Amino acid sequence: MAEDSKGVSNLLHENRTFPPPEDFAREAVAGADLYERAQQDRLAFWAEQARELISWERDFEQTLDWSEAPFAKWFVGGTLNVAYNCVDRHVEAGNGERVAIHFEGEPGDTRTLTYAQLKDEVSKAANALASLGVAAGDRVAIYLPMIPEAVISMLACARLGATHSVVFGGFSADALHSRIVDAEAKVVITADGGYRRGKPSALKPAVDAALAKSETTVEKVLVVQRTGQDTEFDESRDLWWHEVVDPASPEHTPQGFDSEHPLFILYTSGTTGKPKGILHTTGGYLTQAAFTHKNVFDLKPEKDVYWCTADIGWITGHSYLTYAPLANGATQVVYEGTPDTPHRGRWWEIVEKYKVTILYTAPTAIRAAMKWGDDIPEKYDLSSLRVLGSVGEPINPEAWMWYRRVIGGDKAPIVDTWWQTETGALMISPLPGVTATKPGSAQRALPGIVVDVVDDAGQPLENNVGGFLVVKEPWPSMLRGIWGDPQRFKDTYWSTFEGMYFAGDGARRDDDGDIWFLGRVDDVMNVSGHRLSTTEIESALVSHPAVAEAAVVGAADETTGQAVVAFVILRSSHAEDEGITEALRQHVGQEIGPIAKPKRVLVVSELPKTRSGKIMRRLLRDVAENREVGDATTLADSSVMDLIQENLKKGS
Ligand code: 6R9
Repeated sequence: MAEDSKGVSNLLHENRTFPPPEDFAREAVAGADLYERAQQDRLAFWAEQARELISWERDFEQTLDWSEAPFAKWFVGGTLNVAYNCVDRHVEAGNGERVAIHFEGEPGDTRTLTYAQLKDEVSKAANALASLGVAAGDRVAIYLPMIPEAVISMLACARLGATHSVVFGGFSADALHSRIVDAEAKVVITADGGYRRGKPSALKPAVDAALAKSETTVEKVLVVQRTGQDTEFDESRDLWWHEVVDPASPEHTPQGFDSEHPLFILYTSGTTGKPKGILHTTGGYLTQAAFTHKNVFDLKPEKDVYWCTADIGWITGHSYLTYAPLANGATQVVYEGTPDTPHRGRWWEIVEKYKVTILYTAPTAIRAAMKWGDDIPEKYDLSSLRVLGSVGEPINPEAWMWYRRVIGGDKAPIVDTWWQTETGALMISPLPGVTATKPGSAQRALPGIVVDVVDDAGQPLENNVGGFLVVKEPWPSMLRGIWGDPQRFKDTYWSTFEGMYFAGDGARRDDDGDIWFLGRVDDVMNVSGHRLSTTEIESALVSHPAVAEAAVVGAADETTGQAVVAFVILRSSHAEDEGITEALRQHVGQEIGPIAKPKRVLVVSELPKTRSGKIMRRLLRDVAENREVGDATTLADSSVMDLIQENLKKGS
């Protein structure tokens, strides 16, 4: 066991590897030469990608201007229109009949949009927004369910050069209000409601409540009719989408915008304080999103059916549902609802129905499917799947193996992709035709990306010692700042280590140079001077057959400084196991060592999660330390904390 006072202890060992199937490697989009080309001349490599993957209205003169670091300018002097890149050019190239979106509503209604139809819809929406006074530089808030209008709205904004701020449909009126105010939005696009767990769930009342909270800059609210439920309407402010967009002209000439024109703001909660409006711009963002999507998912746009299960309220929904797949001319599935409505096989039914070839989802969903049992996915034909992606959290080796075996038929490569709202696009991931994949490791920086694992002083660490992940060179899709707060941008990301971007994640490299993520550094526990990673202990717990999900936190302890407290969800078949908590303590002791043994194991039925499935350990720490639970406004389901406290009362 590595004991180091500087980094994070490294306790978990994993030696299994899975080389790409030979035929896959032979036909793969990306070969090992990409690493070499990027290594030889990083900026020339990115310039080449930008010119190959993106259509520029005016070519750029300089690849990177880093003279005002950490404020980057990429592809300086270039102009482009993102919506033109995502729709029009595919129609011009003769692919107008290709399906862009197979939409599957939760109640089972479907809609197919070809690229030609999508171009018309985006143009109509752009004309309608323009008629409401939206122009380049204005901000538009989007608060929609997962329906085609969400993608259409984002692209319509991009077409006009208006900056969108998508707010997750599960967020409250308060959260929506603060985001509208911070971005000074002119228009809000919403819907009467969406379908969630088998019933219509209203959205418009939250917009009304948000706008009633204070005087705002919002002039108009555009409302999509999705569920047909009764909706209050303020005639002076509200407009129905079908009355404004449907009759608008499908002709709209896209204009080129500067490569650094603001494309969108997306708020990320962080662990404390007010949400940060992460700002992304145009040329660099689209380049890296398109490059990574094509190469990491091995995309062959004429054959593949791609499905990213993320909500558009998350960065994954921006980069890998809206922008990159459409820029690459892919055919994709967009699904409105939850994985278990009306039954727990819904996702696999969708894979079978559309013959999905590339699936991109999150560990939280994989663990839920594991908990429900292999017999459910086994009922469906999943043989079309050839690449599986994971994002959002470290994937536990156990969940990785299950994903590969049960969903991937023991052959589809798994790409575990590490990135952040701030990085805009994938940064660390295997290349599926090149890398021998390893359960639980995100592996290597992608071509053109330079990362390292450093100690507290910013010095590179040797292998097998846990430390902090940093990015050492600017990258095209990097955030350009925090909306309205340049100082916070510098303080948060660029002041911990001189000249390096600090991601806030713990990581280590193994002897092959592969990177393992250890969890957010804010969540690292300090037990008797050992810094323990949440990820490793959670993975050890999940490797026990009784455990479906686990979250560990450090709670103040008189003797050890902090003590490990574990919250576990048991698999239904083990719910009644006697002495399970003691067995789990012993199991962790055996798997990774006595220091990591949880002092307490608490059985719960739910864990608090964000919209992207990340566990909010901060709230669990409050519970473990018997404190009042802190700000829970960014929880996907706000009732979870009450449920956990009830569970614990009953258990004690
Ligand atoms: C894309 C996204 C970013 C944080 C990031 C890290 C965690 C995401 C991961 C991962 C380990 C992966 N994270 N992917 N950790 N392995 N493959 O999730 O963006 O919502 O901003 O979260 O998520 O902790 O720093 P965002």
